[in-house]
Amino acid sequence: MTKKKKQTRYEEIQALKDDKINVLLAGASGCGKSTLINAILGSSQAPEGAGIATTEIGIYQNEQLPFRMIDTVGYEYSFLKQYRIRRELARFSRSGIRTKDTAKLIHMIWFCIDGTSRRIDDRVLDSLADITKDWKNVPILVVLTKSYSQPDAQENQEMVSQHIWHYNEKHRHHPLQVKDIIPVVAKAYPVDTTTIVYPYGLDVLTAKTEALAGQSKETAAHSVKELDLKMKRTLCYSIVAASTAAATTIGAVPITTPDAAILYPLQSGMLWAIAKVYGLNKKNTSNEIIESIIRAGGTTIAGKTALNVLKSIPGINLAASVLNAAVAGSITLIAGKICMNTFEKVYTGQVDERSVDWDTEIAGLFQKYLPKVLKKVEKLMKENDGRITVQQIVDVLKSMTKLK
Ligand SMILES: Nc1nc2c(ncn2[C@@H]2O[C@H](COP(=O)(O)OP(=O)(O)OP(=O)(O)O)[C@@H](O)[C@H]2O)c(=O)[nH]1
Ligand SMILES: [Mg+2]
Repeated sequence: MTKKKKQTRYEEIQALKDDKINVLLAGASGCGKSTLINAILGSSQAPEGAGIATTEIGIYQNEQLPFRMIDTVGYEYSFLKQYRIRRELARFSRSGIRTKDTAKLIHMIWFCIDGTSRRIDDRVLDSLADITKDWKNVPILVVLTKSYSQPDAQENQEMVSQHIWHYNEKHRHHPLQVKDIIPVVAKAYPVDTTTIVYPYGLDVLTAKTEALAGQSKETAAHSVKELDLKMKRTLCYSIVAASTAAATTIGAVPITTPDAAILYPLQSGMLWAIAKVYGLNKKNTSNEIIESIIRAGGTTIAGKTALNVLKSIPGINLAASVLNAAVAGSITLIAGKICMNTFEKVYTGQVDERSVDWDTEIAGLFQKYLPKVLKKVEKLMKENDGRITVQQIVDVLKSMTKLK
């Protein structure tokens, strides 16, 4: 008999496919994350209390709530556990990106700060920035837990707000997306025998969370798309760079027929590899696009133009092998760039591939890119008086894979 493997917590989250948004709770150990969760659920699902530290990630929800809460180990609790959790969270969100399932992402963060500690330093915000690295733009609500004294709570709100403002001034490239700072008391707090502070602020917190939920979903969906395109572009850059290097080297070998045909297998391999990255390799129109690119680049016009431009650099007499290498590399680079830009547009639905005259379109794109690439190659030739190695050409061309 085969024993059914026990699901891990993350597999459990991954199995959840509904409209709830996922709120990650983060904050120092003992600041009151689990107490907050229980208060919101109205039950004691999450282990809380003095000496009961949360030791693993827990997922908490009920039918009424439009969000589910993911409780984590307080970050001061154990560095190694914290590290493990961050890694698991990263894995979790990556799987959401791959499958384009926004339900697998972190949509919002409640960053809890103990309202009785009355101080906050950059390390606290550094840790918040660290946690949110994988979810840039995900809205953050700062929750000031244990805000027993209302005047203190107000002061704390201002203090934290100022701190975040300064922090964001210093980290403009990656500011913390704090949307609000909300003081709460999650559980009645007896100040003395006659005075009790009753819970408050939870309604504000849940209302704010619900209000941000739509935006959070959009942000998450947006980051999924962005990250997906980023991963695809990175793959394409390496395909184009490797093919450009290979074409340059092939071009440098003296052959009797300085013919584009010799580059055909290489270029066509590159273009199909790019189509595959975008999942477009089985479409008929992709074949049309690829053939157009090969026709425009691989054949005479573009190659001859390139050859003439480089031949006519005043005062410089380039060896045939250098010339051919530069031409072969430049054309391959441009073909790759045109291909990735075009397939990205088709993939994202920016163009309807059936309604485009690809031969004209691609000839136009070659005319756009060719002068830009040749200008750099020309500059390299001039700087070195024409005495350059194939590797130098390869390096210059490779540096242009991200050319706009
Ligand atoms: N009375 C009262 N006690 C609170 C409140 N919030 C937190 N506490 C107390 O603070 C202590 C720590 O709370 P927890 O909720 O376990 O803290 P935590 O952030 O989950 O801690 P870790 O799991 O270690 O990360 C417990 O003794 C709670 O009872 C509150 O709003 N009111
Ligand atoms: Mg806890």
